[in-house]
Amino acid sequence: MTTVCGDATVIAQSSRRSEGDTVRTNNEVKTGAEEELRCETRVMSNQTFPIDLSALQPLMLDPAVPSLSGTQKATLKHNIRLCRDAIVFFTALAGAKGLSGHTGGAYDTVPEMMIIRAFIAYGAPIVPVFYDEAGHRVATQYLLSVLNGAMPAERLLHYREYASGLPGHPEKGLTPGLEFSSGRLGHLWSFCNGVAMANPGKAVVLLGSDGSQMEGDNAEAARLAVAKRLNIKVLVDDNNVTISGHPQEYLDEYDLTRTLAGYGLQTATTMGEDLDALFIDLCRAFSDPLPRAVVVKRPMAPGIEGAEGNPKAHDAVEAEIAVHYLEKSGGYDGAIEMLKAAKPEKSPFTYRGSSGVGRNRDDFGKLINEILDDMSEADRIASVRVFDNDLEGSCGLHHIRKRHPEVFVRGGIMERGNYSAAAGFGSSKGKQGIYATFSAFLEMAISEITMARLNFSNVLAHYSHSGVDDMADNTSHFGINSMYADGGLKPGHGEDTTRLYFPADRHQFAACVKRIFNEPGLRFLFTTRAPVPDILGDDGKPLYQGKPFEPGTDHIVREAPSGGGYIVAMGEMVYRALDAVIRLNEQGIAVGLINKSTVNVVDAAMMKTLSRAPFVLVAEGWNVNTGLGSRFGSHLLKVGFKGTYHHIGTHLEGDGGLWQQVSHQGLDPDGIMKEVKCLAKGLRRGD
Ligand SMILES: Cc1ncc(C[n+]2csc(CCOP(=O)(O)OP(=O)(O)O)c2C)c(N)n1
Repeated sequence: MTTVCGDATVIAQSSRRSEGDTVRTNNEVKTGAEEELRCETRVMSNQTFPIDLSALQPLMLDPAVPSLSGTQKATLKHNIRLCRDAIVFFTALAGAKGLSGHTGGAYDTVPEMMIIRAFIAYGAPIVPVFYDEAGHRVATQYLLSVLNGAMPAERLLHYREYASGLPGHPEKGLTPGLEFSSGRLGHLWSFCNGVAMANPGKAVVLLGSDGSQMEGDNAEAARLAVAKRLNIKVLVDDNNVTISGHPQEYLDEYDLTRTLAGYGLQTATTMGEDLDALFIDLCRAFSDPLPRAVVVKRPMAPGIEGAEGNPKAHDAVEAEIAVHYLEKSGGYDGAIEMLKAAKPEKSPFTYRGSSGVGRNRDDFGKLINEILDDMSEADRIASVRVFDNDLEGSCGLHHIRKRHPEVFVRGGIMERGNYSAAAGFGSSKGKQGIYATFSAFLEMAISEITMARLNFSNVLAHYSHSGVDDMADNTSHFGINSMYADGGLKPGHGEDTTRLYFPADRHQFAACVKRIFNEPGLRFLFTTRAPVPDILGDDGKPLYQGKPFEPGTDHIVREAPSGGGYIVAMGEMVYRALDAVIRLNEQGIAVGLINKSTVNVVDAAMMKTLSRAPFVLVAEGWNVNTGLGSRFGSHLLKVGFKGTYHHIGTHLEGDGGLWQQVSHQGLDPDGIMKEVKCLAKGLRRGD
């Protein structure tokens, strides 16, 4: 299938590795079959998986017999050790390659997974899927795919790599043998309730976590499971670790046994590293068709020296720790060698028109601190509350916790409730709630946002990890539906003050934070996971350094040569579009660039300029179906625009990797140039 101007979006949307479909990779267009071959070749060309997983021993266990014989226990122990060693190895390998990943949680749940696998092998009526509400523990799923013969072990060497089919969270249809998608915490218990209804006579397994269980949906799911007597077994890894610390320290009185029992759920509490105790409790849970919970207590990553009990073990353990662990286990020279040789792969791209590095998501906390520093402590306490959702280090909030703990709320993993709490605090004049999480989870709180707006609340919400840039975490973590936040109406008195801001570099970001801090209403501020360089003017100097930020005003980064068209971009797309503009102009294609950092407000003066342009291209990291481009064409029509229009944005599900995600969407400078060339020829979508 050939790709023509603008049509790639539609063609590629249905491409999940089926022959003949078209996907884009690193500025190329490849057919699905070619792509498949590329992945396979890459796997084949690498060394073999250095841990012999065929050493796993067959094991069948009857849940009606709640004690382990000596041989059964020895086999179980052997299998658990083997799987844990493999998980430590390949997650640490991804970490060493700069791809991040998660070791501890997946490592933790191996004992219960191995016992239930043996129940299934025995023939116990259990749906043979290990649904996991904490999708970051996906290493378990990939390992299971290998153990079940669905894919070769060698593929594990490519965990989280681009186009490996093994992204950071499970995605159904992408990985052989994988039966469900997960990744947003707290979304799977309700789903599993439905699976239980669809599979009468069989138990459904849900691997739970103390982090996931904080999410409000789980309370609803528990009530339904109990009321309808669903055959669901919820096994919670209660390791007292989430990303930002220990829940039992930062959420006073958080107690899963009491919580789950409070819903009327039969709940056992057991010590996860005591195999006999764990086995008895799992036998009990699987011996009747009622809903059951088992709260499995253990320290995070038990037995991994340097990681046990440490929140750092939530992520991929460092290569050094993994090497030490494997050395102690013995017999893993090949794996150790690979870990020692692994190096991060760097993006090969360079961009013209920009330089330097801005880490806006981290700067957020530092900038807020500067504002808070200028207030008296009494004023701060009276007027500001900062709500974290267990992602403080990712969103820059840790700076505020350290400097101004008096206004900091460690809110746990409760994005909806914490947004409302921020809105409640900021519901009277002169007070405001500050809030931060990943952009993907903005989708969760749309209703809370609407109610906050109807209460005229003041909330400054920082949503990091916008778009797809550097997102090996993949599709469940794409922050692309952010325009959903702009769902307000004109109030009976006054104006809708909702504003979405996506500054292009650190200078514009700093000016923006300071300018909007005291603005009323709901303000949404976006940053990316990846850093952004400074946008340079024609004189080679940072364009936004020392410039004030004016909300609602678009800014011309490069004026189009006479008779030229325009690219409209925001956030991380501005420097990419600038590179494209510089190169296009050199090639004789007249085009300029507009930075639309207030995304949801129409700048009438700029629309006048655009109305006369022969073409306009919106380039964004957000969803083509819901983003800026999906409405910008209407704004253009209203001002009498007669040119050609197209918009490009995220339109494909992801496939792992870091910087490759942007190219995968056709949003790198080459992708932008290609679209501009089509528009400059007068072609547009459908031509
Ligand atoms: C809805 C949602 N909010 C936040 C996150 C980001 N996040 C990923 S893992 C994690 C902490 C999870 O803790 P837990 O589930 O206990 O896993 P463990 O640390 O034991 O691996 C957070 C906050 C997410 N994936 N989904």
